[in-house]
Amino acid sequence: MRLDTLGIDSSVSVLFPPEFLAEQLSDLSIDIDVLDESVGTDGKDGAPATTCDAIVTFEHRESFVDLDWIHSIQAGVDRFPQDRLEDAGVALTNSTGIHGDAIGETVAGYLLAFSRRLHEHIRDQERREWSQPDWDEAWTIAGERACVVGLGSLGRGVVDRLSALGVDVDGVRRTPVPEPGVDRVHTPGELERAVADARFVVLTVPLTDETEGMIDRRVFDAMPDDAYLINVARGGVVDQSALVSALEAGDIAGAALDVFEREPLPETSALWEMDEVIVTPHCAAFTHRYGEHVASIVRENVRRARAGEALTNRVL
Ligand code: NDP
Ligand code: 7N6
Repeated sequence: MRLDTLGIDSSVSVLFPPEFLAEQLSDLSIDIDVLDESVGTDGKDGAPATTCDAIVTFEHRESFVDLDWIHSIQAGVDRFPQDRLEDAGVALTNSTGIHGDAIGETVAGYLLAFSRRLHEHIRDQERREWSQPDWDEAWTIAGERACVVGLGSLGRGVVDRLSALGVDVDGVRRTPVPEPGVDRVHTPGELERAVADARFVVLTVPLTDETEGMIDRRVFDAMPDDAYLINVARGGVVDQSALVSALEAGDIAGAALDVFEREPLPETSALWEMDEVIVTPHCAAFTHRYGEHVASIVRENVRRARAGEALTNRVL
């Protein structure tokens, strides 16, 4: 692979300034080109004109199909046209492995908000309203069961936090191999059984043909009616209208959602107004160290590419 110039697409600014990543990688003997849309485009999908060999990016742009290597600063690669990139022989790497701590802490936060009723108190505070919960409203998560659907990098971060808080954990993954800290590992075909005694169902799977819409009405029917859905994966994994119906009918107790079928979540969505729904704007993995973590993957892959070794985190 030719690797003289590495581009940094301006879209990375969703998570950190492009210049920050350029600075982090400045010790590499490689030209770094921060692509600034204000300097003009090459007419393909609005992408800045570039002569780089590889790109670090959040968005996909049409002009990237001509490059040797694309590094996605996300773990999810659902925004990239994988078939076309494969046909064009473009290497695609992702950023799986860097999100476990942030996602694990965010998920722990959602669970504690629901059990300790923190989301209600925050609402009350905005209205200067002193309102103690009823005697049977607050609860503790210790001894409750969670089912973590997806036991990869995110799943691991979630399992560690929930176990530390005394939550019993089951899991679902494709390969039925045991996972430390997980009592029972189920396969996707056993999903309804897996969620049947879970107080929390936590989604940490990629969006693929197999996972699209996997959390549907049948799964909501199988969940206990005091259970909460937590989605930090992708909106498309959940049938969102079935979710709204399940919440309205009281088939489940609530949900914490970081990702949605459409983002930003449209103002008209019923989810905004539901008392037992926490909406976060696809930020469950945000941390001020995100750029640093991406830099370490990119640095390792520049080294590997130069040494003729296989790239880490390679998807295509
Ligand atoms: P990993 O590849 O490390 O883990 C994926 C896990 O999902 C694996 O355990 C895998 O099973 C499991 N899985 C895959 N397909 C299925 C299926 N059909 N049924 C059940 N389990 C399945 O990925 P990450 O943990 O790094 O990331 C997962 C996804 O989370 C990303 O693709 C992205 O979409 C999303 N994400 C969201 C973030 C956010 O900001 N909210 C942040 C980061 C990621 P097996 O172990 O058998 O291979
Ligand atoms: C981007 C968060 C991922 O797949 O969606 C996440 O890594 C990153 C706002």
